[in-house]
Amino acid sequence: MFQTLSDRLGAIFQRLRSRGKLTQADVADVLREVRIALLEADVNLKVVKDFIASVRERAVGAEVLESLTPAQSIIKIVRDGLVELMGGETATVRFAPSGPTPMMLVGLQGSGKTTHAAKLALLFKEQGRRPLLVACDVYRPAAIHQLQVLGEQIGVPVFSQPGKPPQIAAAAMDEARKTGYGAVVIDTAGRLQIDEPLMDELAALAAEVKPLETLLVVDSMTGQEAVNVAKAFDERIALTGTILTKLDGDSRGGAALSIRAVTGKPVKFAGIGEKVTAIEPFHPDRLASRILGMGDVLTLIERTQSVFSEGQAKELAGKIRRHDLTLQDFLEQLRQVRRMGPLGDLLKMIPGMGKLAAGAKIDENEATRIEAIICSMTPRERAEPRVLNASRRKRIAAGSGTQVQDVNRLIKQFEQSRQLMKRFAHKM
Ligand SMILES: Nc1nc2c(ncn2[C@@H]2O[C@H](COP(=O)(O)OP(=O)(O)OP(=O)(O)O)[C@@H](O)[C@H]2O)c(=O)[nH]1
Ligand SMILES: [Mg+2]
Repeated sequence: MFQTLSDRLGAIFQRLRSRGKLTQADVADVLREVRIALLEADVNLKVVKDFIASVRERAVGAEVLESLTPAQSIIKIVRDGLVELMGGETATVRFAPSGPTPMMLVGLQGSGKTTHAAKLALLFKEQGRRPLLVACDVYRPAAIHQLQVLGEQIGVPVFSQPGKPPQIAAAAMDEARKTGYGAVVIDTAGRLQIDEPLMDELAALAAEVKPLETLLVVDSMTGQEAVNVAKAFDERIALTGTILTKLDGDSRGGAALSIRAVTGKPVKFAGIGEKVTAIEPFHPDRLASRILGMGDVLTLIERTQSVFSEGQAKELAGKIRRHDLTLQDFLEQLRQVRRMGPLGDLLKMIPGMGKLAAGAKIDENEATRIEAIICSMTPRERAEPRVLNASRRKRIAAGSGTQVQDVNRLIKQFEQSRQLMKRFAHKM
């Protein structure tokens, strides 16, 4: 996410940090470099101009140059500016005080509407809001099927019937009122380009169900095109916000940084992968920190909490203290950490680790190899690694498709980390 931009800004500020006093000319230089970095990231030209102007003004006004740490002050001003650019506060979804809340997802072909309808439904389900998915993409039979498959996967019912989208949606709302569904998420058809028939159809659908949220789903990787699409949609059917998808593959960040400023509509969610859980509220402050390579500890903590329960954490701490951590525990830990997302992404959320994560090339294959090795051990071997003699090691290597050296290395590393943890445990 935002890797190219993050690297560029990181390099600019790194040079700045290594300087003591700054002159007016230094500041001008930095701002010029930031300007170029943003333009290269495909941020809207006017947005960049306004941004630089406001940062310059604040940098002068705040008497940055006289402060003890001028570099820090400038970085903070840039960070605050980025947060504002992305909308400041984290935007939320509006729900009806009673009865079902209709929500429409609209957008161009392939932007991620169907996937995000399911992701939202899962999110609402977890919040206890009883979601209903509605299939209003009636042009491709495969579209309805796709939504049904996703619905089954997340355990959310999908409403579909023959007819035109406005009638289908109206019938779905009746069903929702009768059955007590809370959130009615409507998936619509996409087109390659914005055209009149599509807009007419979406307008008719909106007139019928009066959605509380009309969210435009846009592919962030299309950069300024995403921003143009958002403007065009908003002019025809009033949007209440956007969902920026495929941020996981967006190394530049142009759409993320411009879409709010250009359209005036908040980004409400970020799509960060193909899985149904790969969605996050769009947090401007956290994203700004990530863009500046300052890490994103809050998201890391949330992801950790979503996979580790407090009970598990206590149990683990106890085991470490009693020095009876086994390879089985190790395997379980590894699996849970991997459920939080790719290891490289996790490291980047730790402040200062961004560079390391990029440079060290955190190897997913290595983690897979370790899992395979431990899985080839018997329960006793996992509990008491000291029984692992040469012939057992050979058998494990063969069973896991690895080399004996790999098995040896894993056991050695495990012993070392056990020693290390023992030392920490005494201080806990
Ligand atoms: N990496 C990544 N892929 C995504 C994301 N969101 C969607 N995709 C992928 O993008 C492709 C298109 O997604 P769909 O949800 O079918 O898009 P759509 O807007 O419904 O497409 P149409 O119905 O044809 O208009 C699928 O292969 C998804 O897996 C995301 O946040 N990250
Ligand atoms: Mg679709």
